[in-house]
Amino acid sequence: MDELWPAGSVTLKIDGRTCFVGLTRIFENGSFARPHQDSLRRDGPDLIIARSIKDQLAANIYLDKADAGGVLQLWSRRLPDDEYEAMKQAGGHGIDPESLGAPDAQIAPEVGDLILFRSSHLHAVSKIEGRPRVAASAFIGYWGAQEPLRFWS
Ligand SMILES: O=C(O)CCC(=O)C(=O)O
Repeated sequence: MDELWPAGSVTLKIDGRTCFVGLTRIFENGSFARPHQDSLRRDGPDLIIARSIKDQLAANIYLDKADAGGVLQLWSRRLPDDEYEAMKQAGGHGIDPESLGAPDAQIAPEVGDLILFRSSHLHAVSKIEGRPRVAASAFIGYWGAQEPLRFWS
């Protein structure tokens, strides 16, 4: 990314401190992720840098796969923040999949895959069956064509 993007790429700094990149996420048997949208602006409402972010991608490298399930489901829709907050389950992360139509794309990741997707838009992970599904994950923030991409987890 640093070589390909004209303004390069850096690790996100918050209050002068460098963020961690490369969170490893393990989905155990029976777990799943409801449809959700990731937003630095929502997660860090007091962060000055979050106010000017224009979009957010996820970069996941899949290290192990479940026996079945664990499909990454992507919708091309992004709900406005107020609508998303209203639909979000109380105290939880994500919204009821029944309230959305079918996903626009579904990807069953293979071990070694790198998948980049627009995590500001609705996405979910279907229920894992059997062995845990493991991925190293990061977000990539887009602040505009003249700005470096910024990475964090
Ligand atoms: O593990 C995945 O495929 C996607 C996980 C997820 O919801 C995310 O990266 O925001």
